[in-house]
Amino acid sequence: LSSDSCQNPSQKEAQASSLQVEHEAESLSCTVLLQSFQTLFERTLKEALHPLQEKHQHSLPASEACLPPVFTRYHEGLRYALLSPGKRFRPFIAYSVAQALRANQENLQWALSFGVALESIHAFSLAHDDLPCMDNDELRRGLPTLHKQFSEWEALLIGDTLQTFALHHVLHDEKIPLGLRLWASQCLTQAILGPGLIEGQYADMWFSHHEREPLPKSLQSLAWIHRMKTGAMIEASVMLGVAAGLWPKDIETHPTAKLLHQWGRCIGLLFQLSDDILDATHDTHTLGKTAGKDASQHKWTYVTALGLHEARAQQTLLLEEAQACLYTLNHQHALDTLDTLHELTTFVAHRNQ
Ligand code: GRG
Repeated sequence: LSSDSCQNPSQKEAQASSLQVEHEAESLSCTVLLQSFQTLFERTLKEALHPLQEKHQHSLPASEACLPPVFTRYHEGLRYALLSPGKRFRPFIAYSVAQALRANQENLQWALSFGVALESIHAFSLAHDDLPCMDNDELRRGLPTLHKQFSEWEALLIGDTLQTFALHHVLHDEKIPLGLRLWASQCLTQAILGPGLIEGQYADMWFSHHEREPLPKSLQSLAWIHRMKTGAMIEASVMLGVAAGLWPKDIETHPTAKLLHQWGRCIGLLFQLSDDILDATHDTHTLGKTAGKDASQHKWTYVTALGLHEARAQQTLLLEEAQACLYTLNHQHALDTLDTLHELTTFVAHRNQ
C-alpha cells in the first residue's frame, strides 16, 4: 500500500492542490528563464544564416543580374521559417542541460551552436508537416504557414534547405572540437533517421489515412510513434546538451549521461502528450495553430485513443517518472544543479502553448 491510501479525502485534496501550486510556480519560473534564453538565442540564430546568404552573393557571376532578386526571396523564406516566433524549446533544453553539468562559457557556446541545428531541423519538420499533402495547416506560430506565405514548392525547398543546413552548421563550426562535431552530427541524423522524426511522421500519416481499417493499435505503438515523431528531437536536444557539458568524457557510458537520456525520453513523450491535450482543450488563438485538428483529422493520439481524463493520468505518470530521474541524479550522483531541469519538466507537462 502506498502512503497515499492512508490519507483521508480532504488530506489528499490538500496535497493535490499544494502540488498544483508548486507546479504552477515551477512552470512560471521556467517561462521566465525561457524568455531570457530566447533573447540570447535569437541573435545566434539570425547570425547563423549569414554565411548561407553570403555564399549565394559571392557565387553569382556579375553578369547574372536577374538572379539576386530570386535568391532574395529564397532567403526571405528561410528567415520566415527559421526566425518566426517559436518557443526555441529544443535549444533551451540543450543549453539548460549543459548548464546543469556546469559547462563553462566555451562549452555553452557549443550548446548554442547545437541549438541552431536543432531549431533548423525543427523548422524544416514544421514547414513540411503543414503542407497540404500532410497536415494541411494555414496557421503556425500565429502566422500564415510557410506555404501560405510563399508557395508549396517554395516551402518544400526551404524545408529541404533547413534540414541540410542544420548539419552543415554543426560540421563547419570550427570553434567546436572536430570529434564533437562528428558526434553531434551523428546524434542529429539519428534523431531524423534513427528511427526518428521521419518514420514517426510516416506512421502518424499512415494511421490518419487508414483510420477506418481495423489496425492493431496498442498504447505501446502510440507511444512509439510519439517518441519518434516528437520525442527523438527532444532526446537529441538533451544529449547534445550532455555532450557540450561532458566532452571529452565518453558520453555513451557515462552514468550521468544515461540518466539524462532517460529523462529526455520521458520529457519527449510528455511534450507530445501535452500537445495532444492542448489540441483538445485550447483555442486556436492561444495555440497560434489550428486547435481541434486531431479529432477532425482522425489522428491517433492519447486523447482520441484514451479520452482526456486517462490522457491526463498518463501525463502525471510520465511527469513523475521524469522527476524521478532527476532525483536519482541528485541523490545518487550528487548533481545538485538541477533546478532548471525540474522546472523545465513541469513546464513540459503544464505548458499552454
Ligand atoms: C515532416 C518529417 C516531418 C516531420 C514532422 C514536427 C512534426 C513532425 C509534426 C508537427 C506536428 C506537431 C504539432 C507535433 C506536436 C509536437 C510538436 C513538434 C509541436 C511543435 O513544437 P513546438 O511547440 O513549436 O516546440 P514552436 O512553434 O514553439 O517551435
